[in-house]
Amino acid sequence: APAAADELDPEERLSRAEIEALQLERLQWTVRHAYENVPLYRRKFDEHGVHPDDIQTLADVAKLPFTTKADLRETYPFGMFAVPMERVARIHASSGTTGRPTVVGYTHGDLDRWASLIARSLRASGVRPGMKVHNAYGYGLFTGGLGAHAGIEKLGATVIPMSGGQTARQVQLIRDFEPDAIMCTPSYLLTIADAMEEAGIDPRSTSLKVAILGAEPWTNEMRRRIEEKLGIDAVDIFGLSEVMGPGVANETVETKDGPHVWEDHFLPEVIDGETGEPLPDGEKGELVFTSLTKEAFPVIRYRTRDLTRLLPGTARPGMRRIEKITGRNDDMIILRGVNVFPTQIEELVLEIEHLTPHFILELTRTGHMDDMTVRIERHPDLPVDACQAATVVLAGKIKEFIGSSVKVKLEEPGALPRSEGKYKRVYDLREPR
Ligand code: ADP
Ligand code: K
Repeated sequence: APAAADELDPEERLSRAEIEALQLERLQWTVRHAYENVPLYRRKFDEHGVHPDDIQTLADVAKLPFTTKADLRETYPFGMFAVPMERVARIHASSGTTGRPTVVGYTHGDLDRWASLIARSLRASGVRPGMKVHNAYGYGLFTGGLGAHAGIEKLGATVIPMSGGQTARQVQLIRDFEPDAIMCTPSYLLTIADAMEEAGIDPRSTSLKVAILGAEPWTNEMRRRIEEKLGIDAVDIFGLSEVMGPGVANETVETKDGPHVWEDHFLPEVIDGETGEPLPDGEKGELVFTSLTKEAFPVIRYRTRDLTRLLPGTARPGMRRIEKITGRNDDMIILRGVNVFPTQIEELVLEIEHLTPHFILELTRTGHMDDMTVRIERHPDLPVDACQAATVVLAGKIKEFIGSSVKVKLEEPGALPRSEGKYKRVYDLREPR
């Protein structure tokens, strides 16, 4: 159900002009705070010839240098913290597939604001005080589990701190505890739904009414599939640890038209990834965030590598939306000169009844020729030869809509790894050149 006006935070009701005025004030505070307390920011600002006094309008943010993951690695572990360690109440770290993990910190005030933004995100998703929320994001250093946990409590809902994994147990507790909502990755919700079917439970028959899904890219086609399979609303939550964690942006259940960025706390930009030039709203490029209220770990123009565009707000007219994020620079596969995102393949797969969303992409090389194989599980209940025929249809669609010739290999139900969190879709088996 849409949140009634009196349930919203006062900031959610601000007009665009009021939000921008608030952002400027908070931007000026953040830039000064970063400059005065983080040597790396001071050095980069000085090298760039920019000073906190130069930030007179919101557009002046473009005068500031970008921050990248490399900056975070260089200052590992705590060099980007802007408060003394005694004021840091919690540390999180992202896995980091290569090299050192990315470490972030929060003051008590930061944790409180984060919980409030998750509570706001849950309300936008249709969750209300008194409901039960099954939290299947992983607990630990990953921001998903504990971040969501605090927000569920802050809203006044009941948290079921299940964490990730132990899928059979997830199914049992969903049946027995009757939660209204679930939080996890979209791929893990599919794993849970399959496990329900294996346990003889119709996924549409559970108490769940809404799923708040994020931490990995997923398409609107996947949303439709999940909503149909579980008989629920599926709402998109976006965030990243460097900027805060989940809850930087969230969809509203009544519009499901891409996450609204909580712009009272984050200033988004979209830039041309190659030139670094800011792009006008509506144009697609790399998403960049500047935090506006963070004490322990302010970020200035942090390059997310996520690709999207900024759109005007709808359900919250003072805040802009991001178009549903379907990929990140790093996810892009270049196959014989053609750029391919795994979500483009997901979209095509989900149009074909005889195939399932359980697929992985394998990259191999023979001689100088790169190949991609889509290994995909067949529909468990439809005739095998018709499923086999569907692989030819999929290869044809990939050729037609993406422009790549790929192999499609049919797998038996359950043959491929199942998601337990962020799903690993791409396996690069090529020898390094
Ligand atoms: P890591 O970088 O180790 O995966 P994070 O948990 O901080 O750590 O991951 C944040 C990233 O996850 C984002 O930059 C984005 O690529 C992806 N992500 C998070 N939420 C969403 C979402 N709702 N849609 C698409 N991608 C998302
Ligand atoms: K990620």
